[in-house]
Amino acid sequence: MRILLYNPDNGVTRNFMPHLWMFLLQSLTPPGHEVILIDGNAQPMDEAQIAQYVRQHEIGLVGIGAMTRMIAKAYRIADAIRAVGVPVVMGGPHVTELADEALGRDGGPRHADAVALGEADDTWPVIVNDAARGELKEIYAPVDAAGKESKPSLKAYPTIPWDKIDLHQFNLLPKVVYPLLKKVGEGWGTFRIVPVESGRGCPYGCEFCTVTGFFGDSIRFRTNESVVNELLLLKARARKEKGQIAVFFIDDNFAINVKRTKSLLRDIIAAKAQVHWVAQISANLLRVEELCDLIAASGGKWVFIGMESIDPTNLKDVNKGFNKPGEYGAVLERLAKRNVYAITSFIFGMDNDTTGVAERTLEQVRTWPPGLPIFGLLTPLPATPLYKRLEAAGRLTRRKHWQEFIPFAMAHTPLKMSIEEAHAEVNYGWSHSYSAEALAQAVEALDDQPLGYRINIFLARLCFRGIYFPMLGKLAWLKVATENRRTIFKLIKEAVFGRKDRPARVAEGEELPGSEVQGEARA
Ligand code: B12
Ligand code: SF4
Repeated sequence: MRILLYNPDNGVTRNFMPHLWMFLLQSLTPPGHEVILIDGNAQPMDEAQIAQYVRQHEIGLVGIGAMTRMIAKAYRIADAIRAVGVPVVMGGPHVTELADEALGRDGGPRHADAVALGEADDTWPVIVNDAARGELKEIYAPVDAAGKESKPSLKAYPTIPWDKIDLHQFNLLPKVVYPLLKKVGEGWGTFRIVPVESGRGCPYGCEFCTVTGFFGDSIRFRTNESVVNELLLLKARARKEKGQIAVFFIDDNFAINVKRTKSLLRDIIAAKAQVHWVAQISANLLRVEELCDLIAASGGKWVFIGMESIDPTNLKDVNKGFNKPGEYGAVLERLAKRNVYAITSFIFGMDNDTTGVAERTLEQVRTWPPGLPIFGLLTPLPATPLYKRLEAAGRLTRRKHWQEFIPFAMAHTPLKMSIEEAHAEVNYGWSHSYSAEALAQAVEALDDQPLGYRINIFLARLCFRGIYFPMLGKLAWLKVATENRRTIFKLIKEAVFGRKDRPARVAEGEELPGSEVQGEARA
């Protein structure tokens, strides 16, 4: 049977990296079947195109996975595929929570023939075999022999053949920046960010988050050896194609067990499996100096920190009181001292937020080392404690907001400001963090660092700008490049002619970011 795994585009940014579930399920497919992957972010298709594709390629089963924000698109695609007679199975966090919606049991139209609830590592082979026999069931739940919910242990994790997978659509480098990057060092023909998981689960149970409910509060880890081998495979690929590969450890809280994370990072270092990586780690776990040392030594470059708010009352309200805003600055300094920077994520529209929250937050952000601040709105995702609380209080303004996804739009009324005011706060946060002046300041703040670091933060800021300000297409990029021409010119000038007034902190021969990977590539 020929199987198509399809991930709908998110309609906003076109994601910067592929989704792991597709590669994982591909690796877990029983032998004898061909699996094709299409990520709508990289290969956009409308309903008619996908229906035609499925017919032309004689696909026997389509699997679709989607987050809540993409579910409306996913349903439309599923409808088009089912209309040409091909069965669709859906999985992922949204349909796990609202299986009845996907199966048309809630009074609405039916979109899927079958739904895979929760983690599908063990159920996927069963689904494929049932589909091949024409005996697809409606619901597949991960249960053990006694009918009790079971979670994959991750100890026997499949090998994802990263060395062979076609990743050409995920090269993040626009051709226009090649000359600039060549000056930084060899080996910049491609740049990809690849998702790798080292464990699953987070017990913290923040009110707005689906993770504790979905993965359970039981934390499971892969073996160090299996993670290290995956990194070595990726590193070999980068070397082969004279490019760069960075890894996004998609674990929800990469250092949830600090002892284990330190042991993994030590093993990565010992095996010389360092690649540049980014991971999500909550601020409280970054108090440990030794962990920060190991992060830097093992290739960690960016840490995503869910700061959410600088107001302890807000944090307590959403069950995230373990975040201590008073220590955010120190945590970021601790990382920056090791040349590790942070993606700092904030949520506006919380119950204790009042107008001016964006500027109050930015006042703090400006005192921290430069990073990538991002701003979102408190969103009641289905089945979260937040959704239940707001529903019970009659505060939801769009009960099924996912049926008509609008980016950066609230679905409930905050307590101390209006919905419009909350939207304006998010706009303020993005506008003031990603203007040409703000980008120039971020580059300036790393003035005592090698050029590579400044190019790195500039390009990262440009890309992150696209999360809020649509930058799809050459014209949009050209406009942004024009706005930022002074900074671009300054960086190019330094790349071409060098810099005479380099501050003392930059020692002769200091390593540029990427040099570990490049060094290996040349070896
Ligand atoms: C990596 C990640 C991202 C990446 C992008 C996704 C990517 N390219 O990988 C980035 C950082 C960009 C991102 C952004 C966002 N994310 Co995110 N992200 C994740 C994260 C941490 C890991 C995803 C992952 O790969 N998991 C590991 C795989 C193996 O698990 P999985 O995807 O669930 O797949 C398993 C099952 O669900 C199932 N399955 C999944 N799909 C399918 C399909 C079929 C056919 C079958 C049979 C089974 C199946 O089988 C898999 C194996 O067991 C998850 C949390 C998490 N731990 O999953 C959040 C998560 C998916 N993100 C979430 C959210 C809310 C967001 C944002 C909206 C946040 C924001 N406010 O901006 C943005 C929106 C992104 C966008 N523009 O689309 C929510 C989604 C909840 C929901 N109900 O939709 C999650 C669950 C985290 C949370 N806080 O609750 N995210
Ligand atoms: S710490 Fe992060 S992953 Fe864990 S429950 Fe809170 S928001 Fe979700």
